[in-house]
Amino acid sequence: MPKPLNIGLIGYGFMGRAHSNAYRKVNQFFTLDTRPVLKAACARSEDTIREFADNWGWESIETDWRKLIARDDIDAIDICVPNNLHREIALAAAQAGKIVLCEKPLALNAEEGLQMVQAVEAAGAANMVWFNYRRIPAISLAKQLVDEGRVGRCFHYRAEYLQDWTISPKLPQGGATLWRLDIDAAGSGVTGDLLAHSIDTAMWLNGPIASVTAMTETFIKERELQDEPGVVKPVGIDDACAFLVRFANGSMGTFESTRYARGRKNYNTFEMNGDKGSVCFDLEDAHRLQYFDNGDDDHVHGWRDILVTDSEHPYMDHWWVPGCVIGYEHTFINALADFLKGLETGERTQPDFRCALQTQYVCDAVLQSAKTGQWVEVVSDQPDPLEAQT
Ligand code: SOE
Repeated sequence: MPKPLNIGLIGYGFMGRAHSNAYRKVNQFFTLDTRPVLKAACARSEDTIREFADNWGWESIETDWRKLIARDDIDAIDICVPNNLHREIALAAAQAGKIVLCEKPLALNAEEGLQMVQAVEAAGAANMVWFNYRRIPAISLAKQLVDEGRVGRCFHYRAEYLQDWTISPKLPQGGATLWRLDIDAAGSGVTGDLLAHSIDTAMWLNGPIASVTAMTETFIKERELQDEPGVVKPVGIDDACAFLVRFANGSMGTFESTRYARGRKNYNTFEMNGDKGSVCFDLEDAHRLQYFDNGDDDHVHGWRDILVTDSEHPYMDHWWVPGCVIGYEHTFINALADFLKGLETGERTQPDFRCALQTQYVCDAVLQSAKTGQWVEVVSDQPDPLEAQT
């Protein structure tokens, strides 16, 4: 019988739903010694969280996250609230001896992120940040090809993350659904929200980023507040950001993100070019990986279009028969399965807080460079006490 792990979820939005679904499904598709129990869901509004809890099968509700953390029957706290609340909740949860899972980005900035790393490490609390795109089978396959040496020495890494949902000047900012547009709640715009994904994937595939030079733009300068109609506030977030990077391995990279690319809905792409081969991915065609192998005979050189649904492909032996694609929600289930396996084996599932802090350092450097117009060296992570022992 799998051992129960009692989850306390804070937040009920897009990510609250994605995580709830993962907790419900993971044991159906992965053989694990641990079974998450949907113990309690928490949000300020009692009516809202009651409806959410009833829909997803959470056993109980709380309206104060401190009470949730204080409960003896909760083993793990899952943070699915706006970015400006991550730090305080994570610190309290770690101090209470809970396992801590946190939505991306880790924090508003690296200063906060470092405090979160120190808190979970001091408490010995298992932790993970939900950079779910690593768990797309096609991206995991790209990682496998890189690790197998099929890309070889990397020269170029390029990533784009484009959306188009904030173009209307009539869209308000703040509140429960539009906090991503409010600098106080989000910390930044596309840099922390979208490029954090691109940076996490890039460093996973191609190693640390050493320095950056960036530009950002805010196209709509002020917006009404969602919660206070008629009240207008300056927009503090970056609507678009483009930056160049030098990776520590000597390769160069270009990154671009915006929420003003008409027609692009969740266009998260990357391409990596090495001396032996290239890989290329597009989230809007998420079950495919493009791969060019320079080792092929000259007369058959060409891009392969790999349909990543075979049982030999990462995660796919847990899902359907070849050719039956999985979707966005499965990336969270795959991530959770990895995390639960890590708890069982004692391995630290990545990306943990410390790993996500490195992404935060890059985001900070990008925003600083956009302000100063200068190249900025990325602060390197503090030595990892656990790795130092090994
Ligand atoms: C923003 O629109 C957003 O919802 C991000 O916050 C998610 O992390 C991303 O995966 C989809 O887009």
